[in-house]
Amino acid sequence: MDLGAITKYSALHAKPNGLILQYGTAGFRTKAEHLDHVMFRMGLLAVLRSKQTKSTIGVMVTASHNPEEDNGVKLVDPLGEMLAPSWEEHATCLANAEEQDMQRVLIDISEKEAVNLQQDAFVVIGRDTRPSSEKLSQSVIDGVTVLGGQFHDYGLLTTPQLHYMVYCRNTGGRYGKATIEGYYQKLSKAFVELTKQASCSGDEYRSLKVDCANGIGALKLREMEHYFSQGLSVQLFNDGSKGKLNHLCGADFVKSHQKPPQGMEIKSNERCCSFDGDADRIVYYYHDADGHFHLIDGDKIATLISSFLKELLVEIGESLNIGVVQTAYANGSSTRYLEEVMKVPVYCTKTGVKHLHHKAQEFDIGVYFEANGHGTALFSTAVEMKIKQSAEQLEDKKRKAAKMLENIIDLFNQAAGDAISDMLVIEAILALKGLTVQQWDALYTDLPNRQLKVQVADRRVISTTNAERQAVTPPGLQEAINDLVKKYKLSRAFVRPSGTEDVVRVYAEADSQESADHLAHEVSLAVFQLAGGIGERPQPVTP
Ligand code: NG1
Ligand code: ZN
Repeated sequence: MDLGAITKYSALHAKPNGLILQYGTAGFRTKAEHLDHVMFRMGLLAVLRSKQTKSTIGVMVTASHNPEEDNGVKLVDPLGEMLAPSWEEHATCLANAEEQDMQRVLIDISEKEAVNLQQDAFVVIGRDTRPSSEKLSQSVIDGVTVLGGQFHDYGLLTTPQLHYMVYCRNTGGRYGKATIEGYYQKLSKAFVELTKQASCSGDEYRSLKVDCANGIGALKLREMEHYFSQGLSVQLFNDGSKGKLNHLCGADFVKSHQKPPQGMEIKSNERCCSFDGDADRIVYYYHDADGHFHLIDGDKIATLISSFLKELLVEIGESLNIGVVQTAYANGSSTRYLEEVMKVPVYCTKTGVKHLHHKAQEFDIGVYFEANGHGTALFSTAVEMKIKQSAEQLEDKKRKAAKMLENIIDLFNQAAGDAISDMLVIEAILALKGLTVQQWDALYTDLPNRQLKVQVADRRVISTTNAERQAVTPPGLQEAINDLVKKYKLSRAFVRPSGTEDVVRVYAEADSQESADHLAHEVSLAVFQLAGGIGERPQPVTP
């Protein structure tokens, strides 16, 4: 390590005095103007992690669904996964180190993790379309270079595309080619082959309206469109040509406000979807004949996907174990439908895709989705091999199903939840099953629900257990929630400190929207009183 150079360059990316940041569920996230030093330091850290794992590490500059003025950074581990927990701690430590302590912290991390500093390092970098992203990714590159790492800057990419690149590079090209072309070709080939098998594909030209949140998804989908246009035509809205990123549009807006994005005209029964700002989330929706808005969230996406996979397995005659992984935010109706009607085992983990991803890896086929639309399906290597063999050996009907499954495996981004990949999987399934968006929606009816935020002095006073469904501290809070929940039918509520914002999140569901709104408000008041609320008392929800 050239400690002199580190000190010199670090001073050019100085940390604002007193600023303390935490590597949260999705890396570091805050106002873009506070992030220059964090970027530089994450460049340094990526080099150390790369040396330690002897693999390519990814660095993505994005703040996903958050406002345009924000930005963020996260590291991507060798198999496309989120950074290992011990390294999250190093990241926090390094990001908060005072200038004079930088050398010591770097040496500390290297020693603790037994990093061989002589080892080569390779880092790949991607960024979203925020105005601040280009300069910030340059600071990452500065960090990588100072520690002698090699790098490839992919420039503008969706978050899942960067995960894909990392995965490809660390699996010797077996998974795919680590280029944007490679990504387009792999996914589109699988999609076109799949949709060719749809018996009704000739009857109806398939088209879909896509709200791209004025983000990177628009650019990438536009580049990719002609690769899959045989099977699907997409019409892009909020493509970034005028509106602001994530403003009144995008998956997060649609899911949390339960209404359509601005800037998209929707005719009744038209299939529409929204990406978030870095295209790792997707939700679907439509207007019925009476003009009512219907949201199809991550839970219903997981249901469609897992039931289709299950049907294919039955046809092939394979008894592989398939599991669905959700979080506490999953709508109660979805969990009930999956378990009771579809007889698929469902597991609940803490919020944050790394927890879901991890759990999903325990199954032959693990389907995981957050209600907000972030998710994918994972297939174990053994399953992939088995299916490839079946596709060659089995007789007619079974072979067809095995072939479909083979294409589906290729179509899912195994490295991360991916709006583009999920969209193509969903479109293929709908085409193959001849399902309309309403028929898909009718699988089950969501319980009315409400999500709220409460400001408290220190959100760490709330600790939870049982996959965040119960509060352990502060004393009395869970008892208060229990009493409130009892007042309503089919009700459920929980609270947890956000991992990405300085707020406490409140979730409630009940038999009617009015009840869900009341319950959410009452629970918010309990949090405000018992967990040190600040500012204005929570106000009732106005419909
Ligand atoms: P927090 O802020 O911890 O609730 C949010 C989402 C997560 C996940 C992360 C990362 C909800 C309720 N929470 O986390 O699901 O997507 O952001 O982006 O949607
Ligand atoms: Zn995102």
